[in-house]
Amino acid sequence: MKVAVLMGSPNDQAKMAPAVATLAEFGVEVDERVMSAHRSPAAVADFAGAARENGFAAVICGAGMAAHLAGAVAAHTTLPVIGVPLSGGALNGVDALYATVQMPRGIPVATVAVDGAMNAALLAVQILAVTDVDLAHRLDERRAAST
Ligand code: RP5
Repeated sequence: MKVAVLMGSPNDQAKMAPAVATLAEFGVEVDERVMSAHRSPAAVADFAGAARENGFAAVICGAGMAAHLAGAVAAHTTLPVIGVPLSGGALNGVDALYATVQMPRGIPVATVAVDGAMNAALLAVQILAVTDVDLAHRLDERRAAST
């Protein structure tokens, strides 16, 4: 199983890098792509609609400002979607937080903190670890080492 790390702009890459690095730390295959709910909506719909059959277990979506990427992905898949609101712009992430977290009933997005890319990856690993005892053990070890 692999995890997608999507972002709305190439300019989001540095803020999403901790997600990619954390997934790599656990040996989880990552597919990192730039696509935008507003600039390339058809690509988002195509990717999300085929994500389950293409072997993805979860989709992490980082976007700033009017951050609709996670919601747009969630509209097209029942895979777990984890939203990362990104800082920047005049409102510095408050806009992205609200846009990402305030999803309508029936279409959930698990939203982490502003710029919380590492936690997004850890949550994705925790989802995979429900059926992967090795990943669960490594999560326990990492948690123990961090406290
Ligand atoms: C969002 O708008 C992107 O996720 C990015 O955080 C923000 C600004 O995008 P750029 O204008 O820098 O490409 O769609």
